[in-house]
Amino acid sequence: MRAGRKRAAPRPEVRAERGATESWFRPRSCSFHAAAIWATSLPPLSLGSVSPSLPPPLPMDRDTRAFAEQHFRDLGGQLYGGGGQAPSGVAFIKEPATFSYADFVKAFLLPNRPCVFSSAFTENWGSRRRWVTPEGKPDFEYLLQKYGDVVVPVANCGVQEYNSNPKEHMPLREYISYWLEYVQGGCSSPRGCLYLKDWHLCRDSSAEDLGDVFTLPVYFSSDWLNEFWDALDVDDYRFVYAGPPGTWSPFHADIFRSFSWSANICGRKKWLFFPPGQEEALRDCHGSLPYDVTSPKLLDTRLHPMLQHSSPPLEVTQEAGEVVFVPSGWHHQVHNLVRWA
Ligand SMILES: O=C(O)CCC(=O)C(=O)O
Ligand SMILES: [Fe+2]
Repeated sequence: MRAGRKRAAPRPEVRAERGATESWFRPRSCSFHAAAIWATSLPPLSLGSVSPSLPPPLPMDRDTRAFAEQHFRDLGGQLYGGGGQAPSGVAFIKEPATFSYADFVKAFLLPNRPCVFSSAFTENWGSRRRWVTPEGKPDFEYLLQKYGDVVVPVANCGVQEYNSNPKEHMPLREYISYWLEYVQGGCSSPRGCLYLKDWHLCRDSSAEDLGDVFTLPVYFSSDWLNEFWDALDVDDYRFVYAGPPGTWSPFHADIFRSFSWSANICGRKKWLFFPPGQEEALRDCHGSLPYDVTSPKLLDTRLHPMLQHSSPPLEVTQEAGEVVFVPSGWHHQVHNLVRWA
């Protein structure tokens, strides 16, 4: 792509999102009202024309490749993209037209830094038109008619099982009726706080149907993890999440320390990011990583003797239509926010 073209990398805006250093340690509030739907770690998605075993050529030009090789030579074994405190703000990329694949590689992929792409990058996606009402709420009617009978995985955010949540399966129809009841009940339900997680919509849809949902941004088109599964035609690492206020994902780093990306179709999310290595200070006296980095339990110095060496996370708010790039090995925790009118 655009071989040999030289252009100064644009200077992305920096969004300062994190509050005062001492205030990040708030206990988790249950009063958030949110819904968020996202897809991650997307493919060299060929939408019908290319066989899954033949990914399209990479968009990497010669100069960018040479730059990347030099970058790794210069790294000389340093901790990849980490080793230091989280930056105080996240870079925000506004304009698709002036931000190339090479710009992304140089400014974010190689340095292993997070960034947020504006909603302009997803404005033509079918999901943004069809899954959301003109008022910006999830279009349950459309989702029911299109996917109501699909059986989806649902985690109970209120129950800790190791550092995760137990899961059950139910038709999307049942999950949506739970969601409406939960919101009507003041964001509480005897069934707990249920979060639709890891729905393999891409794996289980035709290429034609998927073309109606999203278009793969060029920045994420080199995707070895999904290329592996696509070649076998067995599974994938592309997921949809959806949930009401209070739903959240416990502290983790992504599978095999992969890079990932997450587009928010509707609602608002809060991300807490720790650069690689920074999670070490959060370990408890048994060496385990926390389940919830906002829990007051972390303030117990006998339980978390290294906490005084921890630094606050990078806090990122993701609005509807925006895409978050999650660099390799950055631990994170994610909360769905926003109150529907
Ligand atoms: O949205 C969420 O709840 C989790 C997202 C996440 O962990 C990711 O995209 O890596
Ligand atoms: Fe993640």
